[in-house]
Amino acid sequence: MFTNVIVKKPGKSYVTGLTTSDLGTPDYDRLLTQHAAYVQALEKCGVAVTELEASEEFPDSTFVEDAAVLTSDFAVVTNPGADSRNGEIVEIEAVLKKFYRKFYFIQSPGTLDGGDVLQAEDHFYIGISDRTNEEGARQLKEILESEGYEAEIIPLEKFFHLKTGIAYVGDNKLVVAGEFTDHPAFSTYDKIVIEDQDEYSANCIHVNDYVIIPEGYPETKRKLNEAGRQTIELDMSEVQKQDGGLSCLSLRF
Ligand code: CIR
Repeated sequence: MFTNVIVKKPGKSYVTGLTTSDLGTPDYDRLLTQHAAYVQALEKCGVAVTELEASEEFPDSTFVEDAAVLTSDFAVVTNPGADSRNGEIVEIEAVLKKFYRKFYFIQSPGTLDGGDVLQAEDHFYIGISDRTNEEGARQLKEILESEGYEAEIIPLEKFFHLKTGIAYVGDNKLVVAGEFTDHPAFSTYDKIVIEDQDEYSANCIHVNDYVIIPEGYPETKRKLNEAGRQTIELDMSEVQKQDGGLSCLSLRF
């Protein structure tokens, strides 16, 4: 069960943020509408939403997920792999102090983005990507194991972040796409396999009684509903343009 969520309003500088997608420049007003709908959907899931004010100096800072890894009783402040994003952790650490007393930190030369970390019950998967290096992954694994969790490092082949292609939706059920579909690390789960053309929808979030998915993926919705999950669909067009997905926009704990 999640009781809290942290989100951050996108600033106007969002449109100048990092992206590898070829989907065009985001429309800021449309983005604000989509972000407000995201907050509303989270509220429907029964969590208390803390919304941080926009900050223009960090164009990608609405993607709060990358700045921390949270468990029920401690927080890990990350060391984001993109230089332009590294300073985002200062605000996130300050906000997390309202909720946590126990902190760990990923230290240079280790880098780690929260988007590379997936929790499935007491087991964590940590992706090595362009943003998370081996040292960052190793540090997080050590922290998690010292706290009694299991942790496994997964080098990524193509995905941007680990959670770009995978989501845990409870009861041993895993949504998987692309390189994770037949990955040996996930062989013991009941898999909900997302076809290549629907890959973007593999980044969905399980929040209490709902799974929030991007709008426009009827097959993904059908598969999740068949697996017993209620879904909420959200238009994510302006978020996708900056390589973002549903998980990136919040810290859930
Ligand atoms: C970036 O390149 O850092 C942002 N434009 C997108 C970050 C997406 N975050 C995530 O997948 N956790």
